[in-house]
Parts: sequence; structure tokens; C-alpha cells
Amino acid sequence: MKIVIISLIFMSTSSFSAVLLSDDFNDGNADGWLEVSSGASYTVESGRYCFTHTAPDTVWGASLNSDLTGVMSVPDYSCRANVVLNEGTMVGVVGRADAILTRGYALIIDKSGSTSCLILVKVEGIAQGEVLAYQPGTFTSGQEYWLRLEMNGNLIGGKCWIGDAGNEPDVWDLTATDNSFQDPGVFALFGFGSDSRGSAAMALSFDDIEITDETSLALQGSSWAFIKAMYGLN
Ligand SMILES: [Ca+2]
Ligand SMILES: [Ca+2]
Repeated sequence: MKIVIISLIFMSTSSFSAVLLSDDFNDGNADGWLEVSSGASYTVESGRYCFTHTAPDTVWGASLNSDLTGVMSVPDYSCRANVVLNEGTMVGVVGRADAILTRGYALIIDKSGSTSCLILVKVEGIAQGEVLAYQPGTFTSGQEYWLRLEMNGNLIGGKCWIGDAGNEPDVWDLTATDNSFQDPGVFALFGFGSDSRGSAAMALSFDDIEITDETSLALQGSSWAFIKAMYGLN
């Protein structure tokens, strides 16, 4: 009987999903994106949105978007993007962000340390913040990776996979609980690079952005809470 109830939860909450924002850049432009003036160049090439920047010490770029003017319509949303890091140390996406990236939640491929990691970050500035969760991984320059960042209430989740969009795994690589930022904010694409030897360079690209209001994290969270309650776990 209890199993039947779980099935009903899955069925009843997974039926409706609206695409809030999408862009494949195949029209050759990035109209609608608000490009942050960091010194980076933002171009669309071969249907991909490219950020490039060179400078002595640090380089970065960010571009913002939302389904309403200057703000997302809902606080809970799921963001998928295809990313390629050719040069630089970080590439990722940010949700519930403000326009100057001093707040928000970011899912980032981070090659700045001796070990590459997928990290979930509470943003507190450009390339600054508190790491909420991380997972070491091998990330190859030039390889296409899919990222999914999802926020639902105080649940934050991140996934990374390769192959087609449809190869998305069900399991989250990273999850965290944080209630610092509950406003919808905006969505951002983000890249960063640094070089202590005086020649920082960043070259990365994005494609196939899709933001939906479907939040499977909540589904897993509520089902897990239910299962824990069922077995008397804490
Ligand atoms: Ca366009
Ligand atoms: Ca494209």
C-alpha cells in the first residue's frame, strides 16, 4: 500500500513542465542576453555562444537572462546548458543570481586546483563563494559537457554528463541544502580564468540552454522524506 502511494506522488507531480527560457544560438545571435562588461568578448560562432578574454592576471565573463524582464518568473527552476571549456579555469551556470553576481547558486566545472572538480557554490562575488558540495572528476578541454543546476526551495542540485542531452542521468551528482537566496533572481552563464604567471586566458562556449519549471529535486526530496518517515529514519 505504501509503495502505491509513492507511485502516485511520482505520477502526480511529474506531469506538468513549462519551458521558461531556451536558446540554441542557431540564429547566429545572442539577442536577449545581458553581457557583463568584464573586458570579455561575447560572440556567437557556429551556433554556440562564445566568451573569450585575455588579461595579465584574471579573466572572466558572464551573461544574464530571465524569462521576465530582469527577473525569473518563479524561484524554483531547473537549468540545463551545454558547455565547453577550451581555455580557462572555470565554466558554469548560476541561478537565483543578481546582476553583478554577488549572490546566487552556481554549478561549475572547476579546473583551478590540482584536481578538477564539479562544484556547487553559494556565490558571494566573481569566482568567490562558499562551496556547498563538490565531486572530483576528469574534465577535458574542448569536450562538450551538459550541466544541470536546479533550485527548489532550499534544495540545490547539480549534474554533469556527456553525450546527448537525452543521456541525462536520474541521479544528482551534487546536492545541498541552503536557504540564503530564495528570490528568483536571474540565470547566468559564467566563465573564469586566472594565471599567476601573468597571462590569463579564457575561451569557452555555451549552447542549448533550457530552463524549465520542472523540479525533480523536490520530487526526490519529498519522496525521500516520505521514505525516511516510513522507516522511522532521520
Ligand atoms: Ca538568438
Ligand atoms: Ca547551437
